[in-house]
Amino acid sequence: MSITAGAERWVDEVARLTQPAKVIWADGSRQEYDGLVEDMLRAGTLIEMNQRTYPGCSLHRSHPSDVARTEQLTFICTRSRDDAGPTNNWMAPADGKERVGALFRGSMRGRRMFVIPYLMGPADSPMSRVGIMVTDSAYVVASMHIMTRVGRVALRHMRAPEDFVAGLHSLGDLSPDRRFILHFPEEKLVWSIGSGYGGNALLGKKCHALRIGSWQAREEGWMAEHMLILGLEDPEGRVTYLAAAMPSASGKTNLAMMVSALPGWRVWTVGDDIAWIHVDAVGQLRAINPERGFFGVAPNTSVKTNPNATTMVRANTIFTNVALTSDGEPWWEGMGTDPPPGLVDWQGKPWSPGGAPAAHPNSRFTAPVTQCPSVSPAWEDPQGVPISGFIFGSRRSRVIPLVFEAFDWQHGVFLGSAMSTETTAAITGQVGVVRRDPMAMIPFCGYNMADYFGHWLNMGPRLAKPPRIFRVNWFRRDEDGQFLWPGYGENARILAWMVERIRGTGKAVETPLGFIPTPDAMDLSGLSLPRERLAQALAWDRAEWLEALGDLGKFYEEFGGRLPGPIREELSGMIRRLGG
Ligand code: GTP
Ligand code: SPV
Ligand code: MN
Repeated sequence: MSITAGAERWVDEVARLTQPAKVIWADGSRQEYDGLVEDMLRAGTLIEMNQRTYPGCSLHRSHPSDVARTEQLTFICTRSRDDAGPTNNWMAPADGKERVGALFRGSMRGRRMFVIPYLMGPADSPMSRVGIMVTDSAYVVASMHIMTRVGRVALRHMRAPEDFVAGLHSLGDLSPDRRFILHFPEEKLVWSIGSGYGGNALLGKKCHALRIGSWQAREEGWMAEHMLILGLEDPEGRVTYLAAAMPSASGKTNLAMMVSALPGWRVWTVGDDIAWIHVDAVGQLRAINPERGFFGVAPNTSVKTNPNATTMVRANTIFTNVALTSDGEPWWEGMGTDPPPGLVDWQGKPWSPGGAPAAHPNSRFTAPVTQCPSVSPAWEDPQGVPISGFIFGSRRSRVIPLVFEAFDWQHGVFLGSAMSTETTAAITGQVGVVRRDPMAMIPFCGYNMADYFGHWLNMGPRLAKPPRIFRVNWFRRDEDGQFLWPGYGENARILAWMVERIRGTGKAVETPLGFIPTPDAMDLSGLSLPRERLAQALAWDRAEWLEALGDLGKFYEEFGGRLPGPIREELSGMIRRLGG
């Protein structure tokens, strides 16, 4: 039997259901990409940008009701409801198939159906995995070209005819009333209909690499995380690799390609959103970036905040929902230039000052990793890069200090599980509401999160030297609503302290929270930050923390007896240390 027999059988089945006019297998070639772009320019689903200043770039405007992930329409369909857990929406597999199958019936009539074999991870890496995705959206195919490795490289990686994650996607009628993103982890299957937006539609990303991936990772003893991966080079040329989990639109892309404000230090980019992490033969964690492109937030990307990104998106980039200047160039809020006259907003309407943002707050760029000036020489290493530290970061105006370090692995896992964050425009719904987001995985964990905490705990003893675990919060504000810490390139000062801690030299004080840097521990040379402002950023308050831990306890209760004992013990240990 041929290696693609399983995929062909599934594709036939899907074609019978969706009734496309034509079936096209994508090969991942440049020619194919150019053809797709031409088709879309002709159809008006893509707008050509200024080819002199932005060669190879184009703009896509999505349906105004389809601009972010829709978590309320995202489901985990496991046989047992408990296996999805209290933090996921759940549907019985048979119900999901029936309800959403009805929407797929004939949904591709008169449209082309593209079959995309894609590889998540570097070619020839034992950690890489294959997906076969079907879609009726040319924008999705073009985006998959940038974000994943498409074509023979994927088919070549298959070990058996069933060795792939299957993803069925159709735009349907783009109505939020008929939009569903269903995951069947027990069948390695994803069904998505009614959305053309990034995380809902590029099925290799959140659906495969995180929701199905996390399920497989637990079964097989590895980790699939919502993490950037970076190498931090010190003035002596030694590189330390760190992986950081932060919720959507909360700083991963920025940190992953940051230009250090600390002289002599340098960041190398391996990945900006997802990490697949395995234990190697000597007990070292090694991480790969399963993607080959960045799907990054445009607003606030400027020469000042993220110079590497501004360089990276000057060619071969698909912009989605940014504003367009009369010169055919992209524009967004926080780009560092004034809105030029003649600007049209993300919906194609003339924009005038004082109204709604010109670019959608979740407007994005899709660009190849290789165009990033800080791309790491090791970014496609089939063995992955060795991880020495994990960072958990979230967006909190109050309570959470700028940085502190866990006492040990178990305490660090607890700190990750305790994360909460203010919501952003990356998801449909209210912005700025504090919600629980353990390990930045609340929207992406494909199984019961209590079991996920257990899986994290179980990784520790398998490691020769478990990575140090740090908690950060770049987003703490003063009474006037101003950020206490300047962030962006200045974050290098905090990363440098982490590397010193990993090496056993960085200075810290022990507190009930963990180790907090002493006032002189971080190199602040060249930064004009009043001492008391840093102190405010690093401060913690007993009463605030006890209140927060009370909320955390309530969250843990949702998991009942499934919550691992050590997590419960860490919580009571922390309350005790705080005198509560
Ligand atoms: P996803 O792609 O949705 O997973 O987001 P992400 O985590 O990669 O977030 P990204 O780096 O794109 O940052 C999103 C927003 O966070 C930016 O537009 C900035 O406004 C803000 N941001 C990032 N880093 C910092 C920082 O160090 N300080 C402050 N104050 N804001 C930051
Ligand atoms: C996120 O929301 O975390 C993203 C964008 O990285 S999306 O691809 O839509 O998930
Ligand atoms: Mn993300």
